[in-house]
Amino acid sequence: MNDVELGALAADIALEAGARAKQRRSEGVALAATKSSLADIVTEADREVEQLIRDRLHAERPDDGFFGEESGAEAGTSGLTWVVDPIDGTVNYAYGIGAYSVSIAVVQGEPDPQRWQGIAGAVNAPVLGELFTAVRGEGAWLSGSRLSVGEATAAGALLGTGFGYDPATHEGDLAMVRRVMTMARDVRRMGSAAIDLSYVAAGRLDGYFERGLKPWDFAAGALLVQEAGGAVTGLELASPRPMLIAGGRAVHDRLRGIIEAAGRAD
Ligand code: LIP
Repeated sequence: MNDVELGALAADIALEAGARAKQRRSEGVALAATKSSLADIVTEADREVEQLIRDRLHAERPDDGFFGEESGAEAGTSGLTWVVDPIDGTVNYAYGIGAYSVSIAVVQGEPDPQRWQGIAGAVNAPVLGELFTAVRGEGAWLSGSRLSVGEATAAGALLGTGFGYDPATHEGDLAMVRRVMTMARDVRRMGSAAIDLSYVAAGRLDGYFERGLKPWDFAAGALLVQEAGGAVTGLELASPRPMLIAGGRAVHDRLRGIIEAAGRAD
């Protein structure tokens, strides 16, 4: 398969997985477990949808690696790894809020965000009826329309962000929001990093910043932003909760300046 074909496979599986997630939500949500904290939940649908994705990929791409939120990592022999969040925005999903997505990316090289090369990705928001796709060197797309990152207006940047599941992290995260507000017109907290990054790629957000994301939260969305002409950077990589920032170049660089200055001041 070439990159475009890999992208088509990611999109096709994301559509099937999103339909399954939406169907299961309509039948009611069954909590399967909590993970890092009481707020960090996994539903039976998370597990079922990831298994659906895993089965499809094993059938189509048996030699590729897999790196999923719920079932962990399995090395492949092809040099490609599929990085999967079956339901990104799990808490939204559990509460019946439509802002959740299936995020599927295929990367080349080590399954390490600092070392892999994104090849293709798909973010499907089934309730919103939107499938965002990107292929390396081929741009980022939404329903046949090419995406391009936005830029801040004189009113300031519309920024997305999020907060960790651990209540002990909230004070620090809120302090960073206060610092970043100096460049913002407003902030949105969608609850799905994959949707946040898709919106940056689509110009619906001017930028995004969040600490503590997992590789599966942003693997597809980061490629969308890059292919839409934006920049994505991980900061404080040695910390237990690295910061991810994304946006058009000017917004990205202003975010980076504020966040790095905060790090020096703390
Ligand atoms: C979520 C992210 C979101 C973040 C949440 C959570 P999950 O991923 O997409 O941006 O703020 O805390 O990490 O857990 O729903 O897959």
